[in-house]
Amino acid sequence: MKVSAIANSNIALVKYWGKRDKEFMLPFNGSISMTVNDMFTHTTVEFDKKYTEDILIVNGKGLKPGEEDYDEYVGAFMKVVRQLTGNQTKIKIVSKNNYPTAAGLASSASGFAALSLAVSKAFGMPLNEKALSILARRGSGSASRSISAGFVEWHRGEKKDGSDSFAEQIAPPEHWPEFRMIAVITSKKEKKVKSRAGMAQTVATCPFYPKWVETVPIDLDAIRKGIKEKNFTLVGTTAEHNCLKMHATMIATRPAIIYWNPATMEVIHSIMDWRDEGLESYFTIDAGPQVKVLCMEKDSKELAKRLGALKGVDEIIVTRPGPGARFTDEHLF
Ligand code: 2P0
Repeated sequence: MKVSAIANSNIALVKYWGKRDKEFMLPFNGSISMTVNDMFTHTTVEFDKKYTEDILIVNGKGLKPGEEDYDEYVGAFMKVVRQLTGNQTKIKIVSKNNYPTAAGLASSASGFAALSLAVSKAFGMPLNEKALSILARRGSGSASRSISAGFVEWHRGEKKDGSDSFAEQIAPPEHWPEFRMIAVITSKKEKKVKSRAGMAQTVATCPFYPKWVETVPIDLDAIRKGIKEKNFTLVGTTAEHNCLKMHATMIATRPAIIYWNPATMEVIHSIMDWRDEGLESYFTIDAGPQVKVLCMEKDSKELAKRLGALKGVDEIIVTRPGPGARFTDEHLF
């Protein structure tokens, strides 16, 4: 039986950076994100005895068991699924993103959210949103947030087994339809330091890391309040501060992790200058050189025009709060 699912990417307003448990993928801090409307992964899976080993094709590129990129991500996830279900049947997975992969646009988030939904049905394990979020988390931490629509919080949790570390919706997309996020693509190259390795390195070597963990709850409270009250200034200022604080820990990691390129800096300074002139927007940046600009709908056209004209900017994607993971009848093979 083939099952297909689509899940959208999400961009964090309060970031996740660092695991307290690598096996269960448990974070040191909670995070809040927006599931975005226009960037998604479409995945088709088929379990069948005709397959003698797992097959994975992502954006047309095959990855096999034994290869690091397979074993560390989808391979590890399938091990978890097989432990949970006891089903050892091999699987074929074909997956396609409609946006650049692995350049700081949360492709693992949408990828593992889509895969979790598809696999749960194919294996006959109907899961509610919370259980799906927990399953997706085992694939990639940020994927736990792509199961739900709109504005979403991933709880850090306290338990060792991760049963209280899941994401849930704070507000649906209709709550704040004027909210916009402009993804400013400054490079389509795959990043040199993957998030997983980078965050482990930060936890191990950054002298500020404990301060990050200590102060994130303040940002979570502010963003939660800002979303509920639709206070754009509160959400924007807090998200920008939280992003810079995370990048400060990355920069102070040994060896240093600097994801920004000259165009990233150009966008940061431009946003700050335009804000001083009265055009209100804020930036957030993940584990890559892309910038995500937060603004209200009324300013999005003007900002997109200005951002598109900056040196080094490749592409602009204007997006808004979007839907959670869902099934589709359209199969990719
Ligand atoms: C986030 N990032 O909250 C943060 C901000 C990157 C910077 O979640 O090891 O791909 O698979 O759990 O989820 C990227 O990390 O890492 C990420 P794993 P993941 O969106």
